Amino acid sequence: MDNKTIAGIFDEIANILEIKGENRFKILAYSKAARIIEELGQDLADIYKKNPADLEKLPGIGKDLAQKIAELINTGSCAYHKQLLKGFPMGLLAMLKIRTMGPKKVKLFYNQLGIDSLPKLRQAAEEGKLQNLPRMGKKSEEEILRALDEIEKYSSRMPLVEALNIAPAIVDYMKKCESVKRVEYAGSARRKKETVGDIDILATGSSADKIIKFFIDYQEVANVIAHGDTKSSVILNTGVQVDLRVVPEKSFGAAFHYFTGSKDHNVALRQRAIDMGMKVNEYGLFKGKKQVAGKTESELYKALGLVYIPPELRENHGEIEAAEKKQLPHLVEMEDIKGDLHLHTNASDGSHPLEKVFKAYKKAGFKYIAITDHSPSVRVAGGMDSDGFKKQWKEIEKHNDENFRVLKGTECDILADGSLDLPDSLLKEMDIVIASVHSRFGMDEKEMTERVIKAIKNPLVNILGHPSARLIGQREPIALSFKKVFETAAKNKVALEINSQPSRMDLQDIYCKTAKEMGCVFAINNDMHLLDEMDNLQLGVSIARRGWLGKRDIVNTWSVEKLLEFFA
Ligand code: DGT
Ligand code: CA
Ligand code: CA
Ligand code: ZN
Repeated sequence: MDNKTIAGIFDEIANILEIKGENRFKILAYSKAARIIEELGQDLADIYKKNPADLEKLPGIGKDLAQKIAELINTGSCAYHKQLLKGFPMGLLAMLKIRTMGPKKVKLFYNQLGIDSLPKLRQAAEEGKLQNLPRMGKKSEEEILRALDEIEKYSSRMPLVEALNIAPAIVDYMKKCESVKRVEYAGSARRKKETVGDIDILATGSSADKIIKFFIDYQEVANVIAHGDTKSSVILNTGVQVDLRVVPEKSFGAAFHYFTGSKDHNVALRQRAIDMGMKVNEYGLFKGKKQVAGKTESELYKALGLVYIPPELRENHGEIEAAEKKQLPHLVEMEDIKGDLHLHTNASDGSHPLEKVFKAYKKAGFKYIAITDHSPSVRVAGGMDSDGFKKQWKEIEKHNDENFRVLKGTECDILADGSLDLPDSLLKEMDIVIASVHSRFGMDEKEMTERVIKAIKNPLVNILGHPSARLIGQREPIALSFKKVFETAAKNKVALEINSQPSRMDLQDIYCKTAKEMGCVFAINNDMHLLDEMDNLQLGVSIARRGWLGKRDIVNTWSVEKLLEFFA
């Protein structure tokens, strides 16, 4: 168990104790311990393994807490925590997750108004009942409503990463059905939208009956909500809805196209067909009663005078016009990525030593990586000072060889005034400097834009890390004038990062096309902390594709020589 999880459990204990109105010193002991553990540069599990008695020597950790840490490390849970959770309303825990709300407010609302769930909280806020409570006001009530909106916006849709786990697994399962000839997933998952509402599966084969029966027998199905002759809808154990449609083989391409969407793309294409004296629907493209296309998507597009449009572009954002003029970009592909320029090791908040990261990337066929641990002010993430980096460089040099370059880098914090968190003399020695915002997220647009632009103008900066700093479902994007940021980045040869972490997906797809038109280049980075996360890079590639980006727009598809020359 890692420090972050242990700190999270101690925090939860402190919160529950506070809501229950327990002894103040006990509450403080847990919350203080949580802060100390979060900022500890060392793994508790390592300390414990070396010598269990050393846990007690840590500041703020007494005998009792040391025992609970040992219990968590050994068993993965803690009896005291479990006992506290028993009978504690789950709705209060959900309320604790709301940005702007801590245990004091949860307790206040619970005691004064009996609020113990998110729906009750919303109702009270909408009726204006919260604003008159002590230490509340109209503004804090509005903030709570906004936070509730955010939670609901994201919880009804799953993140792309989840859809890309679920959909291919169902397709693989359906391929085992003897009656199935072809099966694919369509909908927003195929278009790689950053969030996905439900999963749409399309199949063709000898018996619709048998195919549907096989589908509802899938082990993950919790509920069958519709069961017809050619379609069925189910809810999986995770709460995700999956729609299956069985279509005739001669219509597969038309159906695949129709159910891939987007709806706006379909509507525009239908109009185009009408203008050409034809009709298009999920069964095919028709002239009068005669089907002229529909077995494949390509033949459908061709018959409408268009080159094939990749699913990621089908949003009616100009792709049909571009396809008509044969001016669609050749979109970047996973195979084009030669290196990864944003990686953390256990020198800061990554989980693995440099050597392990280096070996994994080399084995996966990459040509180069940049090691980019945090700078000192990001203390919770184990940020390093100059000495730490210089020590790391010695190890980096050891691994460098002709076929695989390990670049010296950092993800350097952009401080509140736009200056960087490491001395120029050190940054000058680095191959790759990413500059990112990790604090003071609430600045207004003018101040925040100036802060970020100052960092971009610094000649030592190469990449602007996760430009909007949003965390999906947890933190809204910072207030930035993207136009000014893109303009300055293009002028100063600073690449915009497309960060592949599922909770970030930042720069967002909707900004890529504009930024490219303004002359920007991009770096599709993993921002990996755990080797398990290596595959996330495909999420970054999806964002780039949805943003109309080609290979040449992405600096880490270039050779390491070209890359270093560009940034020089
Ligand atoms: P989602 O599930 O909300 O993330 O988004 P989609 O795009 O997967 O939408 P969904 O599941 O409602 O429907 C799948 C596709 O079916 C959609 O992308 C386009 C097509 N479709 C659905 N309803 C209509 C419609 O009323 N008109 C047209 N032209 N196409 C539709
Ligand atoms: Ca869908
Ligand atoms: Ca659907
Ligand atoms: Zn970062």
